[in-house]
Amino acid sequence: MTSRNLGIICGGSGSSKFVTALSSYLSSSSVTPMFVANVADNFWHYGLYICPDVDILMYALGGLLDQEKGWGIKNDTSNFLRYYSLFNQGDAWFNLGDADLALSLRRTELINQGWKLARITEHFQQFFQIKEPIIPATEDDVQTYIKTPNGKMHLQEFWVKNKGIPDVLGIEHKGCSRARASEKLLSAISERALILPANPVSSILPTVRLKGVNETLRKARVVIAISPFVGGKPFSGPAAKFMRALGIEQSSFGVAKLYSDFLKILLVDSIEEEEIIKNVRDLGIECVKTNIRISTLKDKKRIVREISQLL
Ligand code: FO1
Repeated sequence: MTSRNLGIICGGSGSSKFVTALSSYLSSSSVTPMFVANVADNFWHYGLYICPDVDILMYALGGLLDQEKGWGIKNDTSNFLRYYSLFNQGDAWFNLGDADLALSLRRTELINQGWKLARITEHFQQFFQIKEPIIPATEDDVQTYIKTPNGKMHLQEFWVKNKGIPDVLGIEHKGCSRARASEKLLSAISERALILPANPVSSILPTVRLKGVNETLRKARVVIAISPFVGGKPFSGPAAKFMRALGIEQSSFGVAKLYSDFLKILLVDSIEEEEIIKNVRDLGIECVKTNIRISTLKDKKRIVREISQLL
């Protein structure tokens, strides 16, 4: 029997609107959505194991996400940060709200008791009564490091502490070549996969480069990606800077090239130029023009309907 699963490969803030739209409007009779979380921006900080993209995904599905910031829990307080900063000469650069802190602390306790990240994530998913599975891409240690003229730094240090300002000389997904993809991830994407708008270099590559993922995607019946670019501008984050550092065109065409091993259909914005569409099609990838700047309920329902028709 063939599966009716749809493996949805997610990043962080840029993916969150699509996550809530898919969870609300994808008819369960057509496919079963399974959300795959990037783990390469996880890091240890304040003595805690923090998983930003796993949590953004979980808070979006649980209806708790601070939509304005695109991360963290809405209406969260910041007492911990205020006091920590007093005790540490003002250095509390990663804005972990109090509720977010409590979750990270509990996760760290469970890790110290020997629980794996997938089990911990399932535990929180049940707590927040989220019906869709959230699958951390791997249990192995994969971390994105940014090479700058001042040395190598973790993605969070580059993006949050240094505000994405340093020049980028290269990007390394430490541990990625040896890491094994989660079996649940491979099963989720085996027939149908959807790659949400996210930083292609720091949020999607660490998942699709895991052992077995590329090959599974190539064999899948359909692999759709929604471009994270509208014209020459990414939805959010340092996507353009990272692509430039890798020598990849900073556009929807660059994204198509990066995913060209396995991508069958790319959804690009309606303002995208004809030359971009032609270049994508010349790669053998179908290119569908639509409005990917979803903000209203109507936009969200429409994009989910369009995706469903392509599956
Ligand atoms: N992003 C920021 O730009 N500044 C922050 O202080 C920050 C805190 C934060 C706390 C919890 C969390 O789950 C995410 C948080 N993010 C913050 C987002 C995160 O750093 C990145 O946007 C993602 O890792 C990129 O995918």
